[in-house]
Amino acid sequence: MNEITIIKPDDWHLHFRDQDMLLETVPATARCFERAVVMPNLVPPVTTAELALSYKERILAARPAGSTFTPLMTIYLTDKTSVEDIQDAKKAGVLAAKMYPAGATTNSDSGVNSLESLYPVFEALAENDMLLLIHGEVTQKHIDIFDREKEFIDQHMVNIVKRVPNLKVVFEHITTKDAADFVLNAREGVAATITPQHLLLNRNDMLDGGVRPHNYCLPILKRSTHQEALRAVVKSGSPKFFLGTDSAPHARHRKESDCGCAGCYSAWSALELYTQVFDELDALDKLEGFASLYGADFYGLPRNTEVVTLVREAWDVPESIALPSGEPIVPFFAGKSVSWKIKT
Ligand code: OTD
Ligand code: ZN
Ligand code: ZN
Repeated sequence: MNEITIIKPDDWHLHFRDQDMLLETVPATARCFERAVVMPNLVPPVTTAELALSYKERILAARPAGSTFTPLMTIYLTDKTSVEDIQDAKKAGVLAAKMYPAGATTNSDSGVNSLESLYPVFEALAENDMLLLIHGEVTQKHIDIFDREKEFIDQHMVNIVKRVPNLKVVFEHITTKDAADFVLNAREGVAATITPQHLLLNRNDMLDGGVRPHNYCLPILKRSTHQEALRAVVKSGSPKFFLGTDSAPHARHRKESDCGCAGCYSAWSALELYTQVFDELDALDKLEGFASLYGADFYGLPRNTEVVTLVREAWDVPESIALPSGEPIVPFFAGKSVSWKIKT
């Protein structure tokens, strides 16, 4: 197959950032995604309906002329989030709440310290037909960074899913066989997003032959057996797994540093790279479900109606992109060849 046409995809997890940066990130995503679930880890975080609504306006203002791209807003849970905050968010059209264990990833310092006290909030999400999106890693410093996702499943995920049986939960950006198996065996109403980097790479791609800061993201790349498990699960076509790029830009000097930031800016190539992965897996027939159908179905939103066509044609991801601030950023897969291209 040299050409594939699918319903226009959505990105169920990404980071647009704010201000000037939106002029780069919003058009880059709107070029091929119709909707995107926007993560709330700004500084300060988007913790209320009011903040989410004003952020949404800034995103809409950064769309290219004529674009129908729609941001889907989330709020950030903290130890202080109340049931009333959830009700207000519902009224404002916010779809989901994002839970970061405090310190788990970029700008998560205001995240949750005591999960136990948040159960009334989880109940309120379920009652209001909103989703709980989880960064599923423990943050205990004595736990090995490669084991933090599995520990989170054992310490927390199992309980959350059990104790709030009607809550829809998305286990975001899963990276391990443990997480894939957990989701496969979980009750209805539990799903996961998977990033392009965790399908394409393993920890050798970050550490073998030299440290590659542009492949450093959280949750960290795992060993190849986990990568293979993620590839197997998307190849299976299970509707519990869908597209979430976790595109997360940082200026080059913030990545190439003695304490570099985590995040891969994949918006420029994500859809093409997912297509490449499904092609490698001889599973192009499963791409549309993963990219365009299962996420909308899980969120209870209508499927898109437009289509996008990809053609088998090699192109190189740019080595560097200039941000609106003038600073350079190195996109994910920079300088590498991608085998599929969006037909315009
Ligand atoms: N991971 N970087 C960021 C967020 C994600 O955990 C995530 O969702 C970021 O820069 O905001 C990253 O590596
Ligand atoms: Zn995360
Ligand atoms: Zn993210």
